[in-house]
Parts: sequence; structure tokens; C-alpha cells
Amino acid sequence: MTGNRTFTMIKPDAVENGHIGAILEKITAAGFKIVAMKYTQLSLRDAKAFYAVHSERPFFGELVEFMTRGPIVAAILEKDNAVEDFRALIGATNPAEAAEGTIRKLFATSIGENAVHGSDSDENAAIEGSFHFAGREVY
Ligand code: RTP
Ligand code: MG
Repeated sequence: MTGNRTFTMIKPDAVENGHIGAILEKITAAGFKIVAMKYTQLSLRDAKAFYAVHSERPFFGELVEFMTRGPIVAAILEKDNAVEDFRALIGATNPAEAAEGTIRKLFATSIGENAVHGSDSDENAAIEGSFHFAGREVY
């Protein structure tokens, strides 16, 4: 992973609501290239580890329950300035505050169930990408 990559998940709410295709369309239309992708489900242990940074937050239990309740799509995306540009494409954490046309504005239901994840730094993009993908699964 280098500075031009980010990591994303299409979260269980968006998968349940049938938005995988529309979200991938937005991502590729915005110029991101998919270099790794899988359809999978987080175990309790996976979700707790992935969101360990939030373990002391009041919403942690809810977050882990939500992220494990059904399948997700995990992907590594490539583009110049990937982390920042992808955060702009998905919009604010709370869809009520997300800009028009962003993925969360279009597809998220609430601050907790907000359709997509995007890494918040190059360092975390690398950590999160390797959490989900072996080197030979990245093209
Ligand atoms: P993400 O990590 O999933 O891309 O989201 P984010 O950076 O925009 O937000 P973050 O602060 O990292 O929070 C991680 C996820 O926790 C859930 N959350 N629930 N109920 C709440 O008040 C609340 N706050 C955050 C959301 O699923 C959020 O994306
Ligand atoms: Mg975050």
C-alpha cells in the first residue's frame, strides 16, 4: 500500500438495502480503481479489532453488533490523493450532515448505519487493507 490507496467497506445496511452496485458505480465514476475486493462477513473478533480505536466510545457495542450482522464488501481503491478524495466522496459520518451527492447522503440511514467506511489516513489505509487482504489478493 502506498499513499495513493485507501480502504473501504460497503457496510451491512447498504448490502441489505441492495446498494452494492450503485455504490461501486459512484466509486468507479469518481476515478477510483478497484485493486482488491471481496464479499465477506466480519466475525465479532474482526469487528472489535478493526474498530479497537473506538472501544471506549459509548456506541462501540452497537457498532460491533451492526458491523457483524450481515455481509459486507471490502475493497482497496487506488487514485491520486485517495484517502482525502474518498472521504469527500462518502461525506460526513452523519448522513443528515453529508453534502448533496455524497454516498452517505444518497444511501446511509443514520449516523450509526452509514453505508460505507473510508480510511482516515494513509497509515490506517495500509493497516486496514492488510487486515482484510493478503498481498497476493491485491492487483
Ligand atoms: P468510518 O470509520 O466507518 O469510515 O466512519 P467515520 O470515520 O466517518 O466515523 P468514526 O468516527 O470513525 O466512527 C466509526 C463508525 O462508528 C459509527 N458511529 N456511530 N451512534 C453514534 O453516535 C456513532 N458514531 C459513530 C458509525 O458507523 C461510524 O461510521
Ligand atoms: Mg473512521
